Amino acid sequence: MQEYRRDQRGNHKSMGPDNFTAQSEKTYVGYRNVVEELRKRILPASSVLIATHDYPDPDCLASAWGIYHLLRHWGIENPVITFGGFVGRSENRTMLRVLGMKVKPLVVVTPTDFERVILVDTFPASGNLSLPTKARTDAVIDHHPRANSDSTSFFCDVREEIGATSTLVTQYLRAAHCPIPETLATALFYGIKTDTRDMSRNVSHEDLECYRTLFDWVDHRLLSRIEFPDRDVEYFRMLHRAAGNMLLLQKVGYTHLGLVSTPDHIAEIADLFLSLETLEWTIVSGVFEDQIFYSVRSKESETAGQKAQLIARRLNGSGGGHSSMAAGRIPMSGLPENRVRERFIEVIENEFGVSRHDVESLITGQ
Ligand SMILES: [Mn+2]
Repeated sequence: MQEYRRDQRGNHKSMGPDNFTAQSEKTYVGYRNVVEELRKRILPASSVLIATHDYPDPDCLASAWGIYHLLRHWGIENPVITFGGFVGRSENRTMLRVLGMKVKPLVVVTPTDFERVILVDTFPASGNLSLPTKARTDAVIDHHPRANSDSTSFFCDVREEIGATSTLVTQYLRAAHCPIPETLATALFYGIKTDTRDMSRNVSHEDLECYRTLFDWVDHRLLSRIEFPDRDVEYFRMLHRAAGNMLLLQKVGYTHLGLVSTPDHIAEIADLFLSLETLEWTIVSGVFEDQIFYSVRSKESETAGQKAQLIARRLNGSGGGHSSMAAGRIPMSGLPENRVRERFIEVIENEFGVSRHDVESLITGQ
């Protein structure tokens, strides 16, 4: 169904593809064949599962929701969006609530019940995807670097040069002439905004173009509620712990959060403390469900993904990501907490060429 808004003169403004300017059309026209290929791979189907990575971020949630709209546009009645773990960050929980997005945790979904499975913002068998490996895969839409570029039997559109999967999905929707309601525009815009850190990292001209186009369709009041959410007490306790444990190893800031109520907090702290002026890198670790989750962020270097992989390799886990933001996880295997912290400091010394003999605490008097 086409949705409408009024412009400043009180006239209805269409949010459908008729709005696209000739110039913006150029960027999505190349997606027509891609979308057609996806349609052929998925249809006919009466049940489709859209799966994204564990502990989902705004980009994968928005992408999944965009694909949900596309499938509905193609006549599939009730696609299901699912993911492992849960939504932890206050912003992301608020996003689901105020935009009315319907999602189901993987624990209540039986993937084999679905005729088709589409993965967004993740790749089969990646470390951050809990979907059983025996589950079918019909399509993958992603922008994370792939471990290998072998050809696949499923529809596979992986574009590393694009800053957000939400950009790819926006292009799909436009190419398919699928109307984009205000709430979906808000989600996609927020997905692009967060994955590119407001157009400052991993950004391509397509991201910028979609960002501009979506901007006019966003419900800015709802967006503001998402970006400035209410927070629980746990958040402030965690902030206190993060600052208290923060070690400044010259240009690298490292903190171990201990047990966290959601792995999202680890990424959140890595983002937040990167603004400390003396730092080039932040690395944050924490323990969740007997695994060590960690995040790596960089200001200038483009090697965060490689560093996350190196850490994973050294500590027998899995990791990877983009040029300036990356993450991984390592099995705890009964390792005591202080050993976890010690191992991270050793790896940081080796991989970043810094020394613990030149370490400062963030909080004075410690
Ligand atoms: Mn993404």
